[in-house]
Amino acid sequence: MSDRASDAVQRSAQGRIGILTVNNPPVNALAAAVRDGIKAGVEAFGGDPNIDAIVLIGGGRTFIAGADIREFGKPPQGANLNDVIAAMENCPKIVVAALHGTPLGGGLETALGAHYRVALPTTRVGLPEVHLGLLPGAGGTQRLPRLTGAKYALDAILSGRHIPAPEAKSKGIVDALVEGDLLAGAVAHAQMLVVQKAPRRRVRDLAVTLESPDLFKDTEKAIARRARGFKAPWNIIKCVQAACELSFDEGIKRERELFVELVTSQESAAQRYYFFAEREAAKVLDVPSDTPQREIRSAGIVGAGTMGGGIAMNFANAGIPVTLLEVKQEALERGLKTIRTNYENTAKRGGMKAEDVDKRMALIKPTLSYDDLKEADVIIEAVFETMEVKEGVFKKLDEIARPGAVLATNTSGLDVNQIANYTKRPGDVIGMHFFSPANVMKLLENVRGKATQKDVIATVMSLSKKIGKIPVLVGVCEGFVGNRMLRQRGVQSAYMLEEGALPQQVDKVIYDFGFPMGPFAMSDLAGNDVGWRIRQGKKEKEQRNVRYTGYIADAICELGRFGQKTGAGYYKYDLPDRTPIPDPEVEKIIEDTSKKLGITRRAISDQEILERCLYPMVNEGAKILAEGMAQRSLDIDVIWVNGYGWPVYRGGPMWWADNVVGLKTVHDALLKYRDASGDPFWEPAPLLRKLVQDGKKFSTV
Ligand code: T1G
Repeated sequence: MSDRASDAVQRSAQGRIGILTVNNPPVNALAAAVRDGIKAGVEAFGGDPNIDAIVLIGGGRTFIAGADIREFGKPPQGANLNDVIAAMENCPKIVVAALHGTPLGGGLETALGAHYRVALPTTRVGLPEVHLGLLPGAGGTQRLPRLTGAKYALDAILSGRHIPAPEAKSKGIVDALVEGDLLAGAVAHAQMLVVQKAPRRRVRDLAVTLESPDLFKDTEKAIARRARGFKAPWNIIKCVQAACELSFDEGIKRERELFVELVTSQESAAQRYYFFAEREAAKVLDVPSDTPQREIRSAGIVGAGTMGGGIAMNFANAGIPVTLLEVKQEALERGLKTIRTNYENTAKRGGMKAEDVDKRMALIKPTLSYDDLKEADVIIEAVFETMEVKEGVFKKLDEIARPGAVLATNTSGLDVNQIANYTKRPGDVIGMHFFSPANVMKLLENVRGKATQKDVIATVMSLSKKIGKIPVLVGVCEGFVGNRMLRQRGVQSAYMLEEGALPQQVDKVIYDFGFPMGPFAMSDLAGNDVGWRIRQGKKEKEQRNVRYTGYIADAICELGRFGQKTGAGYYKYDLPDRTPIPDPEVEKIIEDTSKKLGITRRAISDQEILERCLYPMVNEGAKILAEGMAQRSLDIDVIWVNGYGWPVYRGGPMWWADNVVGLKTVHDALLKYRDASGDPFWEPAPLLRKLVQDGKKFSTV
């Protein structure tokens, strides 16, 4: 056995119990050395006359948390995992898996190869491969149904959820819960099995209970909407069906075929990229991970509106007491009522215990006085989106907040540097751009100002995770990263309506690409009057050198068509049903506008729509990257997948351009549209031009 294998899996013994300890930090991923080490260890102890049984346990913070995701797509090395598991299952000695932390994916599959499993009560097991565009490819789809029944197994594998140990025990996945010292408990359990002459119980020999013959058909129907565009869920259903219809070995063979289909797919490559991108985005290149952080034991929120209320809920959900400030009593009561209603609805849906509603509300202290924010460790402003209002709030916070408090603004695009300079402590000011609904949306765009100190950045990036968010750090520019790129799509969507497309055509292309909805249905949801008021305020129409984007949008708003809230916008709605219905009245408005603008309408292909919506976003992403407004291209991808509905199985706009479309194709198409329209809007970003010249990708920047 190679040294690497012996380092990765240490052998020891307690009495006549052989112990194999996996040691591959940080999460004992099943790298080749680990697989080789387990196989060699099981075979060695299996043939050792001094050993009666074997315990497999993980060193460090968790049992094996899965295959090493970094190995996928690379030439296979070392023992195949199915062979490792077969070696365990066929070992002449009883094998007990001792589970702590998060035995996931190949880790749980390995444990299912053992004859018995014991776990700490805090352990969470699962088969989350679906989140990587994969399926459990080492027997999980064949062994789990044999322990739990087909229905439970199918749900567990399709959801990829982490199952708490007590539930796993109730479902037969785990045989016993061990309190305190896991190794001691596992060794005692193994010794007990030896004394009882317990059988070497192979999961593969168990029969699968199929609760209903319609399970697979019903499941396909049930997941159709949320699994749209994904490949893995459908292959998972086929695997569990195989477990019910074929022998174990035939089922394993079928699982392998369906796994290989996925592991070689672009979708899984995108989702595996995204797994690491999300973790990398939490790291700030010039702020070392050991940068001391400011302690956050309490929070304050200024403004109890939709955003302020949602933000307060995040802190209460994380057990952090939060003071919620409003200027008027009725606004405060309205805000509190909305928060309680949100919690009660979550409890009704089973998303939390009913008794926790009051516990969370108890952590939210309402106030009308800034003085009650004096002790807060972080204060987040979520008031009306004008600089005048922000100025007033930050000047007040500068007066009352304790020294060292982190002062944050939830602005979605105003100049954070200017806001910071309203205080005498700009180093303590940072942007925390939550997305609506703030208690639901995972993305948190943290905005570093020129003066923002590194310990404030470190504090806010880790606080973001504590309150259940996915943090990405960006720079100060108009619309930050997400909205700035979204605007490019909005510009071309508006122009294409004038030139020949219809809202339903553009939206269908974007929906079919994988977004939850297209730009016009989204505008109807958000309210068309929001943009209308801004355009009127900005007098955009008068700007000489920029082609105006609001002719059609203004025309429908002047008719009071603000969207879902008025029952009509770019579509009409049979409220309360919010399904968008194409409206001939809108088509007439559009055709009349084209006529007024002297534009002869033409047929616009779906491909042109896709290119004109997405390529300008990629081009803007290149500018953002070159300006340093995003640290890496992966940050932009994490923002779009988590904040703007970019389908994760397409990686994100920058990964998609790098790996699916190709930067040269994007670049050349931009030039094509520039030459056709004469519009400098299409000028390729210098960074994009350079990368194409050098044959490089955004991911290298
Ligand atoms: N492979 C490689 N690296 C991994 C890894 C893995 N499976 N899991 C985590 N890491 C790295 C991660 O990138 C980070 O690195 C560090 O470990 C800590 O992770 C055949 C096909 C276990 C719940 O999907 O869900 O088995 O950033 O920051 O928040 O059927 O990591 O420090 O350099 O996330 O405490 C199935 C994936 C694989 C589980 C811990 N397994 N991991 O969460 O820490 S496919 C999974 C997680 C498979 C078989 C198939 C979480 C965690 P760095 P972290 P955490």
